[in-house]
Amino acid sequence: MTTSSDPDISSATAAPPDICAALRAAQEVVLMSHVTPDADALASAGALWLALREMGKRAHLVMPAGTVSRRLEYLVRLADLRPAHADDVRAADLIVALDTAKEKRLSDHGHLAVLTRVPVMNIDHHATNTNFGRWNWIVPQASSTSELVYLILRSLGCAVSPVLATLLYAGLHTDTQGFSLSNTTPRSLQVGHDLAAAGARVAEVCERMHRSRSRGEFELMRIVYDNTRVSEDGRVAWSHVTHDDIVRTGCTAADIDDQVEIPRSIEGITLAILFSEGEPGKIRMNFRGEGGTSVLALASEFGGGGHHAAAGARLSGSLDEIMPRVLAAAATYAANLGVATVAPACTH
Ligand SMILES: [Mn+2]
Repeated sequence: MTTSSDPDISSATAAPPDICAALRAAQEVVLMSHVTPDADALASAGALWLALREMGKRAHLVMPAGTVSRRLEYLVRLADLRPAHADDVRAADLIVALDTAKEKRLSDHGHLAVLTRVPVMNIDHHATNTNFGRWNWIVPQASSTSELVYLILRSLGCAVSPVLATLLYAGLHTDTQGFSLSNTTPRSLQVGHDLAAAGARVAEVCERMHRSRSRGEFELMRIVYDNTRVSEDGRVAWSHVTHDDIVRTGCTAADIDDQVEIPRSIEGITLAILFSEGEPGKIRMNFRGEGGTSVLALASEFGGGGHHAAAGARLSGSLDEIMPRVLAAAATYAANLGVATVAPACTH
């Protein structure tokens, strides 16, 4: 197992040689990302799938039907991403896992069962990645896995077509919330520039991400606003949506994505949490940290993980039971971070 940990990786402009060599040597590659793929997961896997095929390799994209949210379907159409069946992948000699912190989070849908002896390459930017691959390129300072895939394509000398550029730009744009989060670095901006110069459809990505909500998604946002509460000390803001809310608005669990940005947008908070009951009795928590607050330790108290500023966890149970428990832990966690420096804007 190799693990690349170049201290200067945040400004690196190339992928590690062992990663490039293994990709060059592979003949038939299976690409996977995490369950309920977001734009970065879909784009990084899709872009590498396109590039490897362009290099003359057989490549298979694991993208189970029904797992892509409505808002991301345009990427599937744009790049003509086609999912592989488990039967197609038996001859693969390499699995590449993208944007996935833990092996059990892989959206494998039975594919791994037929690939037990195939080595895994693990490319990711989650701080909690468990280094489950034979090759591991984990860069928590990277804005997105798409940023890393861009560096790979450049190192391999792949041409970046406008379609490839659009995919990667969508991953970059989404994981940086439109270049507005603390992971917006000189390198992520540089990669964004390079992708735009390569023909990425920047305006379309922005429109799809920010101005293409269905009426149902909009109604769900209204519920998130309505249910937003702020702790008395102003440090923690949270909201929730029930399974009934999701169904009633015509949405699905796949549509729960960035709604945590609603409680997060309140001035002075250090922690934001969205509780969503995507399936009855299954509660997902999205945690966000503001002002340099890491939410990783809080998420890991509940078996979750992710990034310092954005993490998640899942628990079985009811909202009535789970919310007070998690909020109590969040209050303690926030109190231990120190005194809030900005007065709360409002208290519910
Ligand atoms: Mn990502």
